[in-house]
Amino acid sequence: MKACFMGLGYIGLPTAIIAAKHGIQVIGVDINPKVVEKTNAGELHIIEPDMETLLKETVASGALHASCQPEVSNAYFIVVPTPFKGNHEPDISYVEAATRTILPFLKEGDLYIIESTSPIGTTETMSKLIFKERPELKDKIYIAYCPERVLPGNVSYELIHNDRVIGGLNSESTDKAIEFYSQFVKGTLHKTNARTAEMCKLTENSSRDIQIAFANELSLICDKAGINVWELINLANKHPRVNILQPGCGVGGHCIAVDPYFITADFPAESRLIADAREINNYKSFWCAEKVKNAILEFELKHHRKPTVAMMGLAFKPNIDDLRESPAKYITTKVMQSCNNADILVVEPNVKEHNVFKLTEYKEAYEKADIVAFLTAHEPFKTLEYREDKVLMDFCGVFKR
Ligand code: SAJ
Repeated sequence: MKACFMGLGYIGLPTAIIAAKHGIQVIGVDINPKVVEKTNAGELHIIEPDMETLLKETVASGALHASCQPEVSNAYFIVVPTPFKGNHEPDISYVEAATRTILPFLKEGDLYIIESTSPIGTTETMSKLIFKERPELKDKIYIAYCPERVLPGNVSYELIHNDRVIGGLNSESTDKAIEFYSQFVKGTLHKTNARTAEMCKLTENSSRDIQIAFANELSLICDKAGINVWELINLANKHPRVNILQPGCGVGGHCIAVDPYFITADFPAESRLIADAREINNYKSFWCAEKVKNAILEFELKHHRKPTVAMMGLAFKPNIDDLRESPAKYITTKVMQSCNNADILVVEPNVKEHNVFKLTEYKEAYEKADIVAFLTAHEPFKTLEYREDKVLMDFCGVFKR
């Protein structure tokens, strides 16, 4: 069995490695020659614990090889980004481009699977494209949509142990896809059709976005009501059937903050709650920036000098180094733009240096600052002692006070 993975990113590369580890001959394809070169050198270009060892083993054994071009295989996986355009319209051009690239290689009996998060109907659209260019393959190849749900930072475990939803364009395709994934997935493989599988991925992340929006809305209300939102949520969650998530400085990453737009773009009249949750989570970041800017002004009025401000955290979520689409980065930038040269110390313990922000070590920044804005709840921040002599702004539950 030979599998061709189109896209060696946060999902494609780990999946290619795990498949290669389980006896499948894998050709990993990426348009970025540097990614190909690093992968063939056994160097991981993404941050994922214990994946580098597996990469080295599978490259050394020849089970995994990377290239800019596909090779004839039995199964083809589309694992490329699906961002959205300026107007929040989904962009499946990478999925289409990857599909066109493998078109000439497809032959009777092959399996074609999309893993990329996609708007409903994408798998059908791609099948029409394939059969338009290769009419002789109609009903002769297996086509399915199989989303992933791994949590960055825990991919090597979750890729094997998470249940997966397998949505074929027909039941034979579903069965063929299940046969493939059964080689390395220990979680249950749940059968459905392609449209349901596409919507399932969007549903999972939209549900989380709404849950986070509820927590963020509570934080706005509690700030005005003089209630400690962390205490409130902790108490409400004592109810056996209540599970309110944690407020933050906004929702980052290119999953939860993106996927709901795949639904609202196609179903604008029906998806009001989903759209409102996006608005609330985006507004929370703006609200946090305004709070910090007001704190700076209040400090200047009270102390007749400009404060030193520590912005604690740039990553989009705790204990990772990924700053892409990070609300913390957005807030830090907004504060720096308007602080008229208050001294802003930027802290991100998971990153050595940054090409835009000069970084300060977190203890030093905490010591020096008059105002401390906690944006990302990194574990080291929780070791800091609570200081009554500083203006502490806890947007992400470091002190929960
Ligand atoms: N966040 C909060 N409060 C919370 C939880 C999260 O403010 O209580 C924020 C985080 O700080 C972050 C954002 O939301 O900015 C997203 O965080 P996340 O924990 O959802 O992490 P992701 O986006 O890396 O992973 C999600 C996961 N989806 C679900 O949990 C339903 C993961 O399983 C998916 O595979 C991934 O999206 C994806 O790739 O779609």
